[in-house]
Amino acid sequence: MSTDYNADQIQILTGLEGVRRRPGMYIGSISARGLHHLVYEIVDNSVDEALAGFCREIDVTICQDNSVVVVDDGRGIPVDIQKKAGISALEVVFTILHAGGKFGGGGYKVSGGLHGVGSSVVNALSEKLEVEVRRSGKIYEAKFSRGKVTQHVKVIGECNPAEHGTRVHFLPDSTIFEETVIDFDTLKVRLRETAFLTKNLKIVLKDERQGQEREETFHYEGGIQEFVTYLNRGKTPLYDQVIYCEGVKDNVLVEAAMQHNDTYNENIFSFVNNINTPEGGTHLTGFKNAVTKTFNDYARTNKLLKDSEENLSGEDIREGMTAIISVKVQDPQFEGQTKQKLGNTEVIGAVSSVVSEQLTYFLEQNPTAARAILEKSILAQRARAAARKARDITRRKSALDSTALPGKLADCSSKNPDECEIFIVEGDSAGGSAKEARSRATQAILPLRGKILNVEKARMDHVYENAEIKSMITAFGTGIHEDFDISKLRYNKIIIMTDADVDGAHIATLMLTFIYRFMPELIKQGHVYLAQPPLYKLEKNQKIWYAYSDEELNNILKDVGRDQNNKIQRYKGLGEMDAEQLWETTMDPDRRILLRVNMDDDALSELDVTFTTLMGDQVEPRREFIEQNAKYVTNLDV
Ligand code: TTJ
Repeated sequence: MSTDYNADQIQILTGLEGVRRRPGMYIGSISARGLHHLVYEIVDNSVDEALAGFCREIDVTICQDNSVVVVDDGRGIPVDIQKKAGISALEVVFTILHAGGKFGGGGYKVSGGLHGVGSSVVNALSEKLEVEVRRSGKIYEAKFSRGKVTQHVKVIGECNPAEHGTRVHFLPDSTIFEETVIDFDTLKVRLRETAFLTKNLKIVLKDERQGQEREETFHYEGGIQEFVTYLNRGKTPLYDQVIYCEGVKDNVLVEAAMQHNDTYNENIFSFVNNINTPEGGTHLTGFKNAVTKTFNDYARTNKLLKDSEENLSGEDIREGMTAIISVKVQDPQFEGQTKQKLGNTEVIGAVSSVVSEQLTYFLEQNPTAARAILEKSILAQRARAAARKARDITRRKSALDSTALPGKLADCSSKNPDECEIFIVEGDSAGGSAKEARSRATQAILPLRGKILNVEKARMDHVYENAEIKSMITAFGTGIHEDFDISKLRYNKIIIMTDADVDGAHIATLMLTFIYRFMPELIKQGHVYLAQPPLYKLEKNQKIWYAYSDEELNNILKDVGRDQNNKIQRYKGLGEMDAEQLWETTMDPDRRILLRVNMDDDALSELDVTFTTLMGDQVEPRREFIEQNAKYVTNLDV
């Protein structure tokens, strides 16, 4: 790896005007998501310095005015005049689009993901940005506003020659962003992930805003091994160790960590140069190949599989597996529509050779763990065969029989999915009101009885036998898992409608968990919604108001006056509303509130844990989740 990194290496491409004109092109959006991306863009530069071996700590501070300070103890951005541009390298970094070592090769760069666009973009989108560099006994400073230099680099003091580092303080431009409040928890999830992926790097996140002062430190000596332990928290591991493989092959640095738990789900997260790759790619392929082959080899050698028996499938072996696969690649090629899939072919062999060798060694050294995994895999193989049989029957039925739709479904008359929606309703009685209330042409109703099966805790074959789940699968039309086909979706909106209480939230989450595990694409593509029935009805002088929160009720009461003419009803469930009320408040597309369910790519591992925590046995995290449920959905006026 070349560490001879100087001003000349920083290449110049183009100017910043366009960034301010079309910010979405560079940071994805100008919503909260884009706002937080600014922070990651800056922090990633320091992480690059850590990966190069020169930075041990990064401090990120949210200030009173929602500006952010990022400080590292790296070598410091070079300040010398760059020949090509005739200005200081530091100014090049912050004022010229696509500057920064990223395109120059040499070292593994964090940046380069979907929106890995660099510090000049952050500068263009900041009302003010100030940089301080400590190098060779001097303190340098430069200032910018909306991409333009307001103070050229100058020496503002001296420091101990042993000191070195970079400090960037920026205030996102409030004339550009729709949201300017930085969310501590959002940064926390991402920075924790970064710390897990960069062994030994210490990241400190501070909030200095009045009334919400706090500080958290992320520092993991175990790296991705600790990441796996973290992801498996609240679950029961099948064995104590976290299996860890590490090595360099063909210039690819490979790290993999895994541990099985007693659930039936596979949770594998893959990263290239610390960038999350939700669509996987060659590193994931190499990992899966190695795992499948190594376990089958071990099973044969140790007579856990008979000669007459079929090989275990990859899916069987990965049942209940939590894993992180992280590679560092010199020149990563990202493919696919969203450029989130690693394409470098040499990575398949590199990963599979490192993983095969070290996993084989682990299994030989730890026969108890090996046996536990293989016993689970063999059970999975049997369950999968039973499930396949059940599914084939369902499939045949629906292929032959056009009336295979579930009996309880009151379908809409339109066959154009774009205008159709389906309400999944808790309970037969609410289902009855909903059927009466609906707009028959475009709204279908599927009532479900009581609590649906918790798919987190059920084995595949039982899932297929569950009537409520079968109804949903047939009604949606898309099929599941490998059979999933979004073009067969029969409704553009899938709306979960449950009571506005804790039980209702629990049922909604069971349904979301099912959709997340069996047809995640429906959530990713934004087809899944939560209906929002009102909490209160206020009647006064023959007029009616509905309130969806305590705050809203208070506001209405402030307007109409608090007196004895107020008749306030607190709805305990959908069943307390008649058909007309249900229509007005919850179903009418012109008046209702819908929440769209999100899957945030920036926090994939966290989302998964959230569902799992909720569905597991622990009651406290569940309550907490339900209370914070609003975080995972966005307000949408439809
Ligand atoms: C470049 O080559 C010589 C020594 O240091 C290398 C460098 O640029 N290091 C570096 C950059 N450390 N930290 C940064 C950095 C930190 C922040 C917060 C923001 C930016 C844009 C860069």
